[in-house]
Amino acid sequence: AAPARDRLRIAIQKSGRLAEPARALLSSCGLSWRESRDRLFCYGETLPVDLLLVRDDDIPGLIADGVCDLGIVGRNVLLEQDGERRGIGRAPAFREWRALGFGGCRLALAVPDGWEWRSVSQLAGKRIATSYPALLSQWLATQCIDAKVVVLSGSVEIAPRLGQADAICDLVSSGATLAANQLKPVQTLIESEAVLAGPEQAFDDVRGELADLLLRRLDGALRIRH
Ligand code: PRT
Ligand code: ZN
Repeated sequence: AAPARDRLRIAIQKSGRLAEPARALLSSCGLSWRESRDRLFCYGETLPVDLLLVRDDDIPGLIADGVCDLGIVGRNVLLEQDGERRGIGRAPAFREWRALGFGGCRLALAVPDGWEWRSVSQLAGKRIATSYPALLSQWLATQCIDAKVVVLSGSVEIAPRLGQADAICDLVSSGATLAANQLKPVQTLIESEAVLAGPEQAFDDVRGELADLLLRRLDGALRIRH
């Protein structure tokens, strides 16, 4: 068994959309930190709760490997990586503990403006570009649609204009990016927001009490906000 740990380590995004709101939420729970010189680690001062500042994509894996205890990440990233693990027969290693009410967006299918959209069956035989292959493939399977998933790590919205794909599956918030690329959303796959992610199982050492304390404060802070 892993050695018992007496501090809680939370992974958050180093920079990006969720970085500031995640820190603000944790601050509102009464946490404060002293930053390391490289700005990758923040040592908890008011409570033994430390932060690790990382890329959002690394957060589920850090929890799965036990490097971090909790993380703040988009549900879209958590579900995609969970789907990826399932796809290769691995056991679930993390789950959503709380929805946090910021970073809202949806994972949606979008097609060129010129398409006359009637039903999802129109996607049969088409190429769909996405950075979320596990979630898209799962959804296509539930719809019994055979389409080709084209995996791109970024700039998904220009794929149709470049002739790489016929449609896309990407995150949408205001819809301005789709419109600027002559695309229109036709189907939502997942409603997403930032979530507190943690392991499948509760902690069996002092981290359990710290996590309970943090969750109580978090629930209080979330109630005040909404
Ligand atoms: O560097 P790192 O890997 O940590 O950051 P990142 O660039 O991968 O992530 P980041 O900061 O862009 O997003 C972090 C999380 O914010 C995502 O995983 C989502 O959970 C959430 N989020 C909320 C969004 C959006 N809204 C969003 N609009 N993530 C991305 N977008 C992009 C979208 O991909 C598209 O390109 O914004 C564009 C669409 O925006 P609209 O407003 O034009 O529709
Ligand atoms: Zn990322």
